[in-house]
Amino acid sequence: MTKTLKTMAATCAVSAGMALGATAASAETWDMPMAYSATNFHSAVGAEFAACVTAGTGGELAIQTHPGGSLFAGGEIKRAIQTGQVNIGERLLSGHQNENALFGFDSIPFLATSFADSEKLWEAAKGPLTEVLNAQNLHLLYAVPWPSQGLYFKKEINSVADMQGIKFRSYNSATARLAELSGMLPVQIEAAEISQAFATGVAESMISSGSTGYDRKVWESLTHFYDVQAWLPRNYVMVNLDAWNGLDASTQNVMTGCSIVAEYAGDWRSIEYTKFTLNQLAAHGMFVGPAGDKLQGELKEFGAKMTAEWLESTGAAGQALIDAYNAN
Ligand code: PCA
Repeated sequence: MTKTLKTMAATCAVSAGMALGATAASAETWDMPMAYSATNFHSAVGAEFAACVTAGTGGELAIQTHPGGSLFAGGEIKRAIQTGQVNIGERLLSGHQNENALFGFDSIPFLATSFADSEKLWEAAKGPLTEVLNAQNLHLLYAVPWPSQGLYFKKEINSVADMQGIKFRSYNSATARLAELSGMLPVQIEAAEISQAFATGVAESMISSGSTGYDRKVWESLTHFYDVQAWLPRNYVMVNLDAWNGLDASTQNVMTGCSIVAEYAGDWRSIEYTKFTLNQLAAHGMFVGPAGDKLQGELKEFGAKMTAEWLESTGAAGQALIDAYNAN
């Protein structure tokens, strides 16, 4: 499908160029770094978004995605866009919670645990997040949730007592804090690197979706997935604000339209992918199921603590976001 769209986009670009007598010099290509593997649904949505913009602008603005952290590693993508090294890219925004605590709104344990609640939370957060990003020279295009986050281990875990001293792969401050609270040892590793980290014992556990576990074939090293449904973090596609302001209105309209479609498509794919990936983990021999009551109860206590900590670090802005979420 993507290939076909790309071919269509290229054909459109050529015919539009011929029809308008445009010169090659007037067409522009934007490279779009993405952190996750090409086969992941976020990357598939990104590729469709890119084809949509390319086709919609008749090739005047072509977008070329670079998945798997191949152009910039996940942790570098936001800065690369802010500083104009690239004009557009995708990033897990909660990875930057240490810059601004508000970025962690989607990684608060047990605040929004279903797709419907995640959508409600996003509706409440979109306005404030757009402002924060604008102040960082970024224009927000769209955001897509990961499926809910569960705990991966290489042994049976029934309580926090069983987790002591385990090396835990983290991807943002919330995941590192969860490790700390449970007596584990957090080590920050990008998804692109985790298969190797698990194989070499640098990490022995993580919290993530079935989707990332499936992408990285974690059954080669890990054995248990507890579907604790902690939160649904989001990936964001952002444009450098100066580059955005430099586009003419019709190009901006195409991008905005393609972003709306991408957000819908991304939501749908995330929901569809959840069951498939959890089934795949089980099909490869992993235990996939809920956590026991003791463990789930202990995690909920950490969740309450982390919610209080987040509210403390975000102050009035965080409280306003939660109030808007609860009012919906
Ligand atoms: N996968 C990403 C973020 C959340 C998820 O499900 C990761 O593990 O890096």
